[in-house]
Amino acid sequence: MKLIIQIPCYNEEETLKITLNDLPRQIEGIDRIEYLIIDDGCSDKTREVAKEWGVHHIVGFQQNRGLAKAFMAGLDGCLRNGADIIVNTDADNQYCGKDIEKLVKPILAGEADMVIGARPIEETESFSWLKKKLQRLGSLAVRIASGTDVEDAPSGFRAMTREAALRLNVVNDYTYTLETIVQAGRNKISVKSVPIQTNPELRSSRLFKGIWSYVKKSMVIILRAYMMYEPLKCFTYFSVLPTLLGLGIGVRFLFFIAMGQGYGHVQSLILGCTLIIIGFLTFMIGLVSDLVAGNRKILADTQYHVRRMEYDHIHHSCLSGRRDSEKNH
Ligand SMILES: Nc1nc2c(ncn2[C@@H]2O[C@H](COP(=O)(O)OP(=O)(O)O)[C@@H](O)[C@H]2O)c(=O)[nH]1
Ligand SMILES: [Mg+2]
Repeated sequence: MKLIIQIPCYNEEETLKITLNDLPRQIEGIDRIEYLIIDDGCSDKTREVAKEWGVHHIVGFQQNRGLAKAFMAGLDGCLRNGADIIVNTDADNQYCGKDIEKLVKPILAGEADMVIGARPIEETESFSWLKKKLQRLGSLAVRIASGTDVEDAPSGFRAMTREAALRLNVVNDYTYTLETIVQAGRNKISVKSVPIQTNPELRSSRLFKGIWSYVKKSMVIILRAYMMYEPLKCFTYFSVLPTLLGLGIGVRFLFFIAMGQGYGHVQSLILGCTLIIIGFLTFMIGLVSDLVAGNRKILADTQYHVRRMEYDHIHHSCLSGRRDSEKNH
């Protein structure tokens, strides 16, 4: 059983070494632990720090492409290198290395495919009152959208099996945290939360730039991820209000007609009809989106099988290469 711990980094030369030193060297039930760094176009010495420390794998981009893309590049690197379990943690030493064991345990016991570390948010001194409330609200929205019971959705401290990683995709550019949970829940990947501790803050968050941009981005990500899986439900909800309003106005108009006063109410007849048409068209868009979602499911399945073939092939050729070189020695 091989575990690869991946750390997304954007200019983390100051805190990376502290984080790496805190990582576990061995865990019961795991034969080998390797470490992977994602260099997201760092302009400082992050890469050198990682190399000097002895990190096994470094992947990344020349230019900064954001945490979501970096996370996916990390998963790719871990899968290529034959990880059976992948753990993601942050480079600012926010999470305690010793807690990685808690993340991995439910996976080893076959109880979950994805495990999310739930931070003690209420006790975190560096979080403002508003940030605490927003984190809670965000987690609630993700619970509803994903149908899971994750406690701390924006947590970057998580473990997943190779199977779960093969099925994940991130389409937004901001963060992987919320979307991957919605996907996992909707794809029936079992998700579990475990309580973990956090370390005192070494630097302020780079992702949380302002309350409103955070709320806006998170809302769009959650809604979009949910709509990808339940488009018909979403558009039916959207169509209910205009349809009911239109019907109400229509009934009112018929009532006036019955009373012999229809002539003065042509405007409301037009408004009623327009609202009913809007409601009907919204529902029709839902039907079309549902058909498109059917195609997406087939594509996601194809992608899963292609990934499996590709990664298993790479892994097997690496193993046979290693065996050959051992024989020659
Ligand atoms: N790849 C990549 N990682 C980033 C970026 N911004 C932040 N990170 C990483 O994401 C993790 C969490 O970032 P942080 O600023 O601590 O945000 P927090 O989760 O709100 O505390 C750290 O490992 C950062 O290095 C970015 O633009 N690209
Ligand atoms: Mg942080």
